Amino acid sequence: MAIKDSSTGNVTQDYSIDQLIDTATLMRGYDLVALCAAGSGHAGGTLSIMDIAAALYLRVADHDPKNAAWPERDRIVWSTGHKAPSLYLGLAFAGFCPVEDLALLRKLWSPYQGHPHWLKLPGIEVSTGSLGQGLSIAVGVALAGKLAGKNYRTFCIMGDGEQQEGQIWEAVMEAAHHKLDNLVGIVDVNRLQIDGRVSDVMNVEPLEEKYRSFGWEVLHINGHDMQQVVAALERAKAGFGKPVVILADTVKGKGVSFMEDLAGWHGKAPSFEELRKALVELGLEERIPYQKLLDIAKFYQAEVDRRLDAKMPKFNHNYWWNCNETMKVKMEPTRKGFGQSLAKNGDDERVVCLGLDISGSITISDFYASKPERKRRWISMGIAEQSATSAAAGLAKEGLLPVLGTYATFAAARNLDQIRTSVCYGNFNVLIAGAHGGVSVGPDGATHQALEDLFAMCGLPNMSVVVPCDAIETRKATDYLLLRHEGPKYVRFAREATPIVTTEETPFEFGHANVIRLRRESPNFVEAFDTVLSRHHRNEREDLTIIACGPMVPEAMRAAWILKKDFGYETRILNLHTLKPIDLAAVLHAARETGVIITAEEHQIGALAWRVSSILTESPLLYGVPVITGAIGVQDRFGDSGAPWELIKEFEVSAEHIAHKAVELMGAKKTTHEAEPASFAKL
Ligand SMILES: Cc1ncc(C[n+]2csc(CCOP(=O)(O)OP(=O)(O)O)c2C)c(N)n1
Repeated sequence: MAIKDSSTGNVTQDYSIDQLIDTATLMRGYDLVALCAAGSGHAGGTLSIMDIAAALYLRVADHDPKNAAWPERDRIVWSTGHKAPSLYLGLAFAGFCPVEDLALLRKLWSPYQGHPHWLKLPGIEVSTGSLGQGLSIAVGVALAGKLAGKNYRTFCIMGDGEQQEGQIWEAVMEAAHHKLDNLVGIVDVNRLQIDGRVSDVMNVEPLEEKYRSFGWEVLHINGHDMQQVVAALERAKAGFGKPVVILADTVKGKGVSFMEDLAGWHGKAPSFEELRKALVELGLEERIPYQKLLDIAKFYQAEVDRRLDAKMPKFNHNYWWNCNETMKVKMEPTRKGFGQSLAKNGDDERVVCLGLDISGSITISDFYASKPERKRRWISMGIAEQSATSAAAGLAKEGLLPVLGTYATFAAARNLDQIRTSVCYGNFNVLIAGAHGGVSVGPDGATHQALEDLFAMCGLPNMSVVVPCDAIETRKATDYLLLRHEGPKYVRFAREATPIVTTEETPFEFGHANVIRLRRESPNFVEAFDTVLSRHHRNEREDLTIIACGPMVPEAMRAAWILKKDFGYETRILNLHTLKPIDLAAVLHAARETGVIITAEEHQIGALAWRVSSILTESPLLYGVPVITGAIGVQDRFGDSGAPWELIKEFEVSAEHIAHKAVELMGAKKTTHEAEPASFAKL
């Protein structure tokens, strides 16, 4: 069994155990070069799974690099999508793609996305990244094999932290029930996850007894002993008359002394110096042309920069953030404000925070960081978003103030039915934080970029939704939602550092938009604007209105600057931080008084745009009043890997795109006022 020519069935490459050991080491080296070139990624888990990846792709699985879709091939599903580089290296060394291409890892438009996408690279079986789903997909693939009378095997690679997802156990049950003897699960038991030791975060042991009691065969091996790895994979492939799982004891960061068994290396890439040190340790400094690979990455990046620049709307000056002597701005991620608020308000004994294994980066752990006595009210739930959401409802029912948060895709989509029924239907006082909203999440790619969460959250009865514009406003919003607002509540923030455009004095009232007006150019961007509560704003007969939420507010402000300087237009900006309940009056006034409305959201177009449109079409106050509208946002497509600000350009959600749309609409406003409406025949 091995890499084959599918037309003849002949083996084209075969690897001995020694060759596999050597190639696995080489793959570790290329992995680290790719991560270094990308500047992000997951060192720990890619290194722990590498021996298994080498054995599977180079010796055990039947497949043909020249015919990736060969119907008889064995299927390999990577449920732990964050280990994508190991998958890519397995494919590269098997001959599916050039190994040098790994230098393009996590770059914009690259087939080597942060998490695997099967539509981008032949050889990838399925797209993953949201943990816990792969085994169910593998069950489907194995069932399809049975139905078609095919003999292929389906392998599914999982993590031990991932075993905390309930969906894994649904799939485990299904596989046994349907006697899927063509299914092989592999668990990379490296005993670490993001927040620390698996046994501390949420114990999953005894895994062996669990799988056995569900009706699976279990093989327990040392995942770094190539002899054992190959023997177990081949034995599992031969079949036991039931599904089989290989529990592979491994070491996170295996092969690099300063990465081994450290949770801190979970989602981290080596610096250039660390890379060189690691390559020396692996004995690869002379064998891997790392400088050439880094140059390939640089060259590709320069081309990305050039193409992105060419497609940006152009104006008389460069108005990009901090590119001028004036209008300087400080950048900070909005998520910081969330942690600051929890740190400040956490003494209230009713506050309990639920950890979902992504606590540091979303700042929810600031709740106890400098107050260890609060640890009693820190409830680690593991990677189990659905159960945690319903548990939060239970805590709220008993009078507590639960807070839970994770990436917005997992905080507001994976657990949507639990939010709907357990939390919203019961009208419980649960604060849900959707972190890492929008494309600006960056190189992790589409699976980690929440672009639909606000549709669902705004659509739920009883739910309140706030999308603050900067770190300061996030803190104020969290202060309010946590202690003063009753009922289900969702606060959404972003990962990347974005401009601070408010001050301590800037008003924040839940449910009431702010009006922002550009008054002058100033050394500091924030001082160039005046901000008042919308009800205090007097009509200034502005030319147009931009309605924005979240980090699109700073972009709207920058657009106002472009529009004033290049075109002389006066812009009213509505910071609609509260999406639900929406500030009807502010929207209606803006429509009546300016006649042009542009919405700007870092989300699929609609969470903001359609809510505003429905106000405009439904209100009798606007009957007969011409209002021209346009929408800026993601245009019905999934995200991509890339640097955060590249993605802002690629997905056309920058100030330049807002200003460009504004100019177009202002042209329409002038013609509508001067001429008859365009005939439908022209449409
Ligand atoms: C549904 C879901 N929740 C959270 C995450 C974020 N996340 C990525 S990796 C990871 C930890 C995985 O731990 P483990 O399965 O043990 O993998 P390993 O330690 O081997 O990398 C988490 C929580 C995710 N990708 N999907």
